[in-house]
Amino acid sequence: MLRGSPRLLLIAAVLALTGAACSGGVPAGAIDADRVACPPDSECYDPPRAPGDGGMIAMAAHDFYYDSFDGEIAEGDIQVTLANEAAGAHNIVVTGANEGSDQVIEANGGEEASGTINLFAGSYTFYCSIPGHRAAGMEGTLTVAPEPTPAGEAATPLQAEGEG
Ligand SMILES: [Cu+2]
Repeated sequence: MLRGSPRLLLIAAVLALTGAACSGGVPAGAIDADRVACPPDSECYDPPRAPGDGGMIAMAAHDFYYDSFDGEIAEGDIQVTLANEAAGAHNIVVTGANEGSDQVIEANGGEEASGTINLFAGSYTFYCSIPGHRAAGMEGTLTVAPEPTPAGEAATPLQAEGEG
């Protein structure tokens, strides 16, 4: 029975990350810049819960878009590696990461940088905070799947327990 399969959840998360719809000016493989965020003060924000095993995200920055991810993403401590393939500096700001402190990973032109961000299941906006870059298209949504649960156990509900 595949219902509630952790693998499916992970695949869904990766598809959500890489499934860039058409959007003018953004090359194929880049992340759709038009998706809407779920910042901590929005209705769709999923409040913090205990972290899981997390995963790893590898992505590349260009002028002015991000390439697709490569890796599994479940909630928890997620290692993010940013390969900057442009000449100038780019970064990733993940809003709401690390319980709201907004993790920033920045790489100079032609360099690579990595960092660990703590994310709970839900959707997060990421963008490049260098002036003008976000408006030029360096923005996207990161969807994090719930931590996979052992076979036979019910998945943790996404709904908040109590109010924030
Ligand atoms: Cu940038």
